[in-house]
Amino acid sequence: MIYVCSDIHGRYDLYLALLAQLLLKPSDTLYILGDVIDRGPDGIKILQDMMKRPNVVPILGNHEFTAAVCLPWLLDEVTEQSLAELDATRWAAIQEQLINGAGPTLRGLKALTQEQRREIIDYIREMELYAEVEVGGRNYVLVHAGLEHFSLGKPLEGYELSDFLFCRPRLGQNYGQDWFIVYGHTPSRLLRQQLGEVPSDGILFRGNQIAVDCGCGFGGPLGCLCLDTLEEIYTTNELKRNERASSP
Ligand SMILES: [Mn+2]
Repeated sequence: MIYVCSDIHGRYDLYLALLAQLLLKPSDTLYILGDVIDRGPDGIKILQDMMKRPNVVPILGNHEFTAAVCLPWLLDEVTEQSLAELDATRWAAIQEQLINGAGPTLRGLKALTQEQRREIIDYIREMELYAEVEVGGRNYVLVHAGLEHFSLGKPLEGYELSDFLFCRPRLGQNYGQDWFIVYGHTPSRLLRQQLGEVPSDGILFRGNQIAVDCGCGFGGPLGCLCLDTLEEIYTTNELKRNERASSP
């Protein structure tokens, strides 16, 4: 079986609960479509667990991308010279990362040895931007945020990194008929609100788009889709809705 989930955002508890529900066999694969870290407390623990599991396959999210860019500077010993070498662009990136909930991730890294930190950064740098899978006669493209600047027939290698990582979905976009795009990044509740539908956290299916981020970083459940059976699996989330942050 092939499973997909996304945007775990530091919720190690929900990640473990999902693994307990799935009972992955060696022949199964769980794709995690990015944003494992930040916001919640234990993103680093999740990455360290994922690294040990050959059948858990990460796709790069914007939070991992930003971390891979910022962390090497932050983890170098801070000296007068290293501070002087940080230019305005790097400062801005570090500030943005902190605003986006990187505090717990930085604290998690601080508790590790330098070698463990390097392993995590190397693991992030090896993450792919997308995966293509064929399951049950259906073709799926798995990405973090969607596919910006889409044009029919353009090969996936032709897209920019930012096209996969930062865009907001266009639910009316026609991607052609012979494949499905599966993404996270934007919680399905927000998408339903934009559509004027009753807000709820379940996985959203629209045409050939499937939005699997159920907002577990904001009080929703962690959702997971089995691509073979289209079964939806959810973990509960005890975080109260009024503890939600305001943006994804
Ligand atoms: Mn994201």
